[in-house]
Amino acid sequence: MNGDQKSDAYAREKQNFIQHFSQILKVLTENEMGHPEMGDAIVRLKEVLEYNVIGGKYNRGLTVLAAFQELVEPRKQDGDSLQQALAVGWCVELLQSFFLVLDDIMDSSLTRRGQLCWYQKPGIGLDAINDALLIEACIYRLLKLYCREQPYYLNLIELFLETSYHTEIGQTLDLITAPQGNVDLGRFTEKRYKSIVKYKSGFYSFYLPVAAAMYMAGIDGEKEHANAKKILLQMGEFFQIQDDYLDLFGDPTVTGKVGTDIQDNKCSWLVVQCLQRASPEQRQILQENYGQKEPEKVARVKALYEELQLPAAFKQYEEDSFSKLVGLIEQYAAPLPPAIFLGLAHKIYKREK
Ligand code: DMA
Ligand code: MG
Ligand code: MG
Ligand code: MG
Repeated sequence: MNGDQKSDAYAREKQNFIQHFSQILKVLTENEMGHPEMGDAIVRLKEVLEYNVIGGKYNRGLTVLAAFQELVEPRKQDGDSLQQALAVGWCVELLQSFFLVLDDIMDSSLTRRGQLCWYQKPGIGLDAINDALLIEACIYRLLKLYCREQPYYLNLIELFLETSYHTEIGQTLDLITAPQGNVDLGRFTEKRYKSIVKYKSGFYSFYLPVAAAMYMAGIDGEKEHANAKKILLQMGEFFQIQDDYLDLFGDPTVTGKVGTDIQDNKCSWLVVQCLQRASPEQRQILQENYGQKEPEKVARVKALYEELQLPAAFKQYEEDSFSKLVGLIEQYAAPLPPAIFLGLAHKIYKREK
């Protein structure tokens, strides 16, 4: 297939995946039949799922399907197993949605996927916490409904639970490195940065979808998973660095979200790079303006980043890290087809959203 045919095929896969959401919703909300007293809660659940699970890029969910199709012999890709792969893909999207609803509260964000964050909607507020927990519960309900009889069922449950733990550890590191109203630039080291992003993004965004497909294909060896993880966590680091860059330099009409990292005192890739390049005077400017909500202070930090040519540093980093990723794929992909990893790398390289 040439490049255009590939992207057509991808667009079709995506359409098919999105179309499947109505079945997922139906399966998740039909059990009220037997329990009419849950009816009003199920109406709320449906609203929560429709608002929060739809509207993203679906890269993580689609990765489950793409990897499944690469790893399972065609004659074993029957109707049932494809239904299972679709459901697991949606489980990954549900996990993402669960984390995002809560992340937006903790980061005081305004928009997500081009609309108001759920907790910002009039009448929702902190009830969004319970809504997020409902989304999480749906993951395990779907796994049970679609995969209970499968030999990989326990592996998938453990994978989702462990991924959640890792992500929550990452969010913990992210939050405690960014205490409100207490700017300490000494905290923003490269080392701390790497730990935060490994846990908060790498596991759920990249390792989870590929590992889920591996288990579904019967690949459960420790070595195979360790090798895949080696590549996928590196990809996660690269992806989060892009996310940090886009937080400030991306176009909100494209990313669908307004950045908050400077205001939130976050240990962003940009502030770590800034500190490595700043003179004592520039460090003082950062000290006086970082981690505060006043738009003039945020603008002063942005201007400092531009003076230090961080956008150019990012572009350079992006080139370098892509080659590094290709090197890791050459070294660690086998026995899995490198195409699984290369496809992902190409999808995120130079992304604008
Ligand atoms: C995202 O970090 C991590 C999780 C687990 C949602 P972030 O706050 O930088 O994400 P975003 O920029 O999408 O709010
Ligand atoms: Mg956030
Ligand atoms: Mg966050
Ligand atoms: Mg971000």
